Amino acid sequence: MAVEKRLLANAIRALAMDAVQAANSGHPGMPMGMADVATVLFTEYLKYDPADPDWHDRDRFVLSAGHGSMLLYALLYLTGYARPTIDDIRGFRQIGSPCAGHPENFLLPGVEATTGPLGQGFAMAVGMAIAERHLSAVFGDHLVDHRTWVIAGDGDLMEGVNHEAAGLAGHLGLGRLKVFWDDNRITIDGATDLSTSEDIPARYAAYGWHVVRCDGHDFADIRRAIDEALADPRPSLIACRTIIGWGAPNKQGTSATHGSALGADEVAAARKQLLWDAEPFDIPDPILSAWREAGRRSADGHRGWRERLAASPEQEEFLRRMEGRLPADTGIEGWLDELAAKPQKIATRKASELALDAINPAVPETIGGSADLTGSNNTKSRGQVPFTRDDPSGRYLYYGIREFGMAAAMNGMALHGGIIPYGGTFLIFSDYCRPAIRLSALQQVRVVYVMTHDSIGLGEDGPTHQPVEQLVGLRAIPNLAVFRPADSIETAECWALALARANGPSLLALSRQNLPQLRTERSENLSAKGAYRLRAAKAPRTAVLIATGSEVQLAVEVAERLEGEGIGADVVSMPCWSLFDEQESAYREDILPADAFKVSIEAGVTLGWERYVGPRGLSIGLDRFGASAPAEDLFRRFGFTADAIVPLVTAALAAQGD
Ligand SMILES: Cc1ncc(C[n+]2csc(CCOP(=O)(O)OP(=O)(O)O)c2C)c(N)n1
Ligand SMILES: [Mg+2]
Repeated sequence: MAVEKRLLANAIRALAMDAVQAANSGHPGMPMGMADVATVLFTEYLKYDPADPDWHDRDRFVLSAGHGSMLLYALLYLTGYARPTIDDIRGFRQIGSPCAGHPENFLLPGVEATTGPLGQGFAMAVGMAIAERHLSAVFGDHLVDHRTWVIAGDGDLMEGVNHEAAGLAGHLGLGRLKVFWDDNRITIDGATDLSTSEDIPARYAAYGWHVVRCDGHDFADIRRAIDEALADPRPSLIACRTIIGWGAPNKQGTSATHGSALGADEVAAARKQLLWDAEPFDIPDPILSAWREAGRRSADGHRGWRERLAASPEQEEFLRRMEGRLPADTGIEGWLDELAAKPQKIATRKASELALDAINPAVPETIGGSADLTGSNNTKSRGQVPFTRDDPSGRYLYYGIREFGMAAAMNGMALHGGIIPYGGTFLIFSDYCRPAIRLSALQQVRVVYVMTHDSIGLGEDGPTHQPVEQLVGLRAIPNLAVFRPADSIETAECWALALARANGPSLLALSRQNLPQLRTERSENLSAKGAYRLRAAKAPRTAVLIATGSEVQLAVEVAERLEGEGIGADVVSMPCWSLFDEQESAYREDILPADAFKVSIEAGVTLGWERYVGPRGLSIGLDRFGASAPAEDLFRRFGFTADAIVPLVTAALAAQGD
């Protein structure tokens, strides 16, 4: 006997109420309000197989309104994923349960993205839809043919990033992207008319989206809207008029249901209203069976897909890319040979472009791009063709001036799998990407940020464009590898490390100005240790100069001058703090000996360098905003010259001898 849809949806409502009540924390309103829409999606439309959550051709479902996490946990449990179990759900928001407050991609298969920071789930979904179209163009519909579905709340559609993401999706014609808007007219502070009066459907229509409305509690109407969306070649916004907390008789329709437990009395009243008399966390058999059956809907489709994959001559390459395994030769070793034979005095941004000229033909899963600074970021390699709505096989994205949207889209591509995205902007505008960079790190995805113009060395554009506090701010993000290479060799090495970092993002901070190639010997990847001795003291070692990026050449000059005064000085190039911190203590002690006088030189704020120079060391940096002038004048003005630094070092050494 077919179980009524409303009963299926009420199972979601019951689990959401019970879990939030047990935790005495969480958000019941959104899952209760969107339960009907989600039930139609998961029982009739979504392509997925709970027996294999990672099936590469599954539809992607992103709960952008991540506070409604219980909606997703309930769906995964009901449709038959191995996790969460009912005990996991009982442990909602507690230590040991994968049912975290907000969905975490690394805790539960079936959670496609970490969501909660509003707007970003939506923007990541745009990246997933880009990835799908690209891989479909490369491998064909028989291997890649799926959709990306999103549930977004009022909050997602208020956040600025949805403007960037929706504009990009409309421009690229990502018709496989279908977004449900939980149009409940409620946010935390109360009714949405407290803070907004914009015409969202008109705005989306202006982006080039298809927009359709429905009653989010009328199953036939929900189906009608979805069918209309599926028939339209544009990305769709499906505005679902809903009542937040639907089923809680005294609180529904109010922000009281948004973010706290309903309370025992209201839960009891809701059970009565919903005619739900099962015990907490108990789903009556016929209802659970009907859900489990719905979870098997795509099993045949999955089997057929496996057969097509097995028969495909491209099976191996497809799986290599989807499983994130790099090709044996990434092109970098050959490029390093060339650099050793023919040293280059070029900006590290240019060195990155030349590295990409070697990498991109050898590593077909890269998709590059820039937020409208292609010529400055040097992100487009030789022969790289744009990704367009007409030709999604292209591997270069013109993101437009949408830094945050770009970064979030790259997260989505990496989460989708089969793609290694990299994208550029000025390092100063890493601030515009920062919430997405943080999510790259938290979600453990391989995204490479190419951030150029990395100091006052950019010159005349002045302090608005000159990063000073960005490097240390980025280094503070756990699981983000921040690289600041000193020359063309280190740039290629850092690219190799970034590509190999399968479980985390990397950021390359690159110079606008030319830098000499400091290494000419072919060697192992020295940047892999995070810091290494570039030049050993000739006189007995007294000082160790630690520098990054464009200041390494300066450190070499300072060392030579010190040697001239009989002071032995090592030069340590430190392209990546976090990799150095991971080395064994014997290595770290050898590079930064306790008994040496340590000096850091970096054209940014000195904050943080005390961990390497120690309390008695010296940090040369820029603890103020820069200024507008030619780069060389700025370096001189702010004391980044051997003339300025040598006396500081000798004075400090003399003071220590006192
Ligand atoms: C970037 C960001 N800002 C603020 C919050 C805190 N927050 C969580 S939910 C929410 C309100 C969202 O309203 P809506 O999307 O309409 O959700 P509903 O109340 O309808 O469930 C806010 C402000 C957040 N999670 N992310
Ligand atoms: Mg709302």
